[in-house]
Amino acid sequence: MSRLIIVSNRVAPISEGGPAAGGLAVGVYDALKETGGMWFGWSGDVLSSGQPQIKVEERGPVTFATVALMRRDYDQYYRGFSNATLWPAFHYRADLLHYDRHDFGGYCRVNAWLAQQLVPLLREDDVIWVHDYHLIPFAQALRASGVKNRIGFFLHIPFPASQVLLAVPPHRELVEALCSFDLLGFQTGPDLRAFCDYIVNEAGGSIDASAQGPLTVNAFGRTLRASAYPIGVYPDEIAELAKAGERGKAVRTMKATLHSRKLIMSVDRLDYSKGLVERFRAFERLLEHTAALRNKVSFLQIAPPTRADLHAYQDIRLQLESESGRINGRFAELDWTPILYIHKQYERSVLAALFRTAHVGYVTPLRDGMNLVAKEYVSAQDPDDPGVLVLSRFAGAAQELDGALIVNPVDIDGMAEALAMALGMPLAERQARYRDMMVQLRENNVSVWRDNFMRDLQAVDGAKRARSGKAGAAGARGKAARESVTG
Ligand code: ADQ
Repeated sequence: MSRLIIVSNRVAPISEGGPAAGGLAVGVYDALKETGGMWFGWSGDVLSSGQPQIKVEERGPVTFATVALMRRDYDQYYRGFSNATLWPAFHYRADLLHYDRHDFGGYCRVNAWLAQQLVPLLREDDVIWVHDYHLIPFAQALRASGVKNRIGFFLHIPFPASQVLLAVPPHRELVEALCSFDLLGFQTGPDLRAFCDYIVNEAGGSIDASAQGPLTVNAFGRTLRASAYPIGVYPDEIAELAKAGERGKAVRTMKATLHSRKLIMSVDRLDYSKGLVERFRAFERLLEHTAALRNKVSFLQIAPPTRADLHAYQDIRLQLESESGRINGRFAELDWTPILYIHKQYERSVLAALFRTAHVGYVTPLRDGMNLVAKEYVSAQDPDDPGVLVLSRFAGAAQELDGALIVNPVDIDGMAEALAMALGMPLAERQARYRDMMVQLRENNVSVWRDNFMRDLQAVDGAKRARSGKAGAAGARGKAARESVTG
């Protein structure tokens, strides 16, 4: 069986049940443990001098291969083009987009350098699965080094509509680079459609939907496949964690703080794409319009800061601190603080247990590739007395979770109404909605996501690939170099 090589920007320090580094880390590590293989990427370290050395570490069936980045590379590739250009543009925030062509140069340079680090570790029949927007040019860079292995790419964030993508000056280079992969995976049908629209209307390519399985894309002189693979969670494992934590310290403390008030809960990285300001204001609107709910409901927002060295992230943090202070000042009483706003990471088990305590899961991003928190919240519920999910229509998860109350995250009144409806929903309706969503979550758990993607990547037309060069050219060169790296 082929080895699986996962390539992602960050190789997260994973500890079982420990704080989650992000949705990508959770989904991918769970998947990799099942097949065995290697996870390659940035260690998270930034060097001011010297030369980054690759570090290879075996942990059970998984080998971790990590490299540090030089300060300039971090600034241009990570802070710059990935997070100040691509992230806002792909989340439809062209207003926050910052572009510097030197950053794009750095982005391409780091992708090429990372690819060179990986080549010596590759074997002939490895299947390579690259993740997310930091690494769009990675396959192109591997191909330039003669690598002929199957290479797939999964985009965890939305793929924007063409008119938005056109705001990124090197949009054509990016899409051409994407076409060096053999299989492209998107979170949802709308993301896939946006990509196809660009291929046909901007790149002069074509899409063929006649074959079974993924679409066939012809563009930039290459043929590749593309499909939607919505990422999932392990709902039953989360349910067990949540149940086990029911009598734990976190839940006891939370319940003591709540007395018998109802709880609305949100968990996000502190990011402007997550719609936190609008969410706070809709909670305020709820209290404003429904006096009977004052001192009867609390809102817990857990949001650990990320990318804190970027201005847009400093701004959103200040804005939220000011909003939560203002709203609390307006409604708080001696025995009640309406918004509990916490900047901490929590263990997965603690989060799951808190989700089970919450009457409403409040997940309202302005845009989100999928949003695993929505899926985790539903999974953690008590089947006999489940809470209600209020979910943005712009989260990828809304394509699947139609048992949620679906809201538009800029419609403050609409969200306040949905919160009121969720808080008052009768048990039978809550149970019916929960059961519907659990069927969906079990049918499309994270193993199904991985297996579907891997099946389609393995099935990429071997004959076509062989015509474009001898398969596995990285093999022989890789073996010699591997010995020098690991020896
Ligand atoms: P993220 O933008 O990070 O992921 P999300 O899907 O919600 O968003 O994943 C966050 C993960 O981190 C969840 O598993 C959550 O439980 C965990 N987490 C968040 N805050 C935490 C805290 N304070 N303590 C502990 N754990 C916390 C990107 C895309 C998403 C896509 C995922 C997966 O932006 O759209 O769903 O990748 O593909």
